[in-house]
Amino acid sequence: MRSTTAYEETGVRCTMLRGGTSRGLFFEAADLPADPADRDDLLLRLMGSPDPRQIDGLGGSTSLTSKVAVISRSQHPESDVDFLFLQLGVDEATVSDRQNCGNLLAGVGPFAVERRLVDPGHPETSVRIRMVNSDSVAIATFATPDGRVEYRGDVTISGVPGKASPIVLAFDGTEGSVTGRLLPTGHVRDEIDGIAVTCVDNGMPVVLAAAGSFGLTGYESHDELAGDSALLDRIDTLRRKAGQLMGLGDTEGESVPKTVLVAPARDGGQVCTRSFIPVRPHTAIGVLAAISVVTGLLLPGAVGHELTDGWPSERIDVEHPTGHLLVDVVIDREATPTRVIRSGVVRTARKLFDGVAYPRAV
Ligand code: NQM
Repeated sequence: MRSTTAYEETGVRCTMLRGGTSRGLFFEAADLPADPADRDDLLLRLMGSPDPRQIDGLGGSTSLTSKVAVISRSQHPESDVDFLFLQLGVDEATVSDRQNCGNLLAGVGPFAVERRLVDPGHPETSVRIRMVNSDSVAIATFATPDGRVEYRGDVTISGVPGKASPIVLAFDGTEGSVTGRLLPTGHVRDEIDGIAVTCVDNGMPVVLAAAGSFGLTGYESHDELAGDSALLDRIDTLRRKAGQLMGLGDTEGESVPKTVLVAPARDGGQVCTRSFIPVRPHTAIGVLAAISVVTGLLLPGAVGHELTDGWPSERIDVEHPTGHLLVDVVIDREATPTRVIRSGVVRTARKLFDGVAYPRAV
């Protein structure tokens, strides 16, 4: 086994992919140190964290571009590969496995085919991915003509320039991904410091509130929200109190729960959102966060449930600061407690480089 300093000379095999509106470093688990502390130390040195500019590493100075996917063949009969998602801090030396990432997930199937961890089909391949962070399964289906991943295509996703081949992600068993329950507080609605919230976890623990309850319209730009430090403090206070109610303990400095403010749609969609991950505003919205938001809104009594009047049964259009995200969520309203039947989304991905990455010296 290599010592962690040996990687400075040998480097480590790495592929960088954009997955949805995120970008990350993809590794085979066998290429990284087995000890999680050594692995995390190496990843931070590869990414260039902690440093707000990540000038000495491969990160892109935001949380959406400081992500890592660790992939291995699955030992579970119901899945082909295991995907461990790690969120690295930018200006802090943190590595968290507490949440999933439905965006980076879009790169996992293509990576598994590129590295021949799964046998490709023709003209498409479906890969069953066990999301280790939440012990749930996603099925990714994408084009593989003649067994080769086709990244080029004609699908556009908001927040990414150009067009690419669609990657269809279908989720199973995402209820209670981190908290163990779809409604982690045991209620469809709670009140925290006079603000009505719905805490929901269908793939991502999310605190839902009306934008109006913060004196906002919900149509503010990303930069307006990012510049309002009093607002960001209030969001952090709210999500930390919600985290306690959700059984997550003290979530100071943790990546979950996220907060999402909702308002009536104004651009042809079904709902307008402004998300905070967990305190800085998102330029778009996370995939599993959007699925959790739509799931929460569909529950009678939830904050914003009135916005679901007249919604179509599929392809719910979630507006966010840079466009739209279409998600499918089907719930069984007859079941007690409410059960999620299925959820899904369409993303794209692109291989950016494949090679050897070298960490900063210890
Ligand atoms: O919610 C950002 C993203 C995410 C997570 C974050 C995500 C998801 O946009 O599934 O994708 O929540 O920090 O990539």
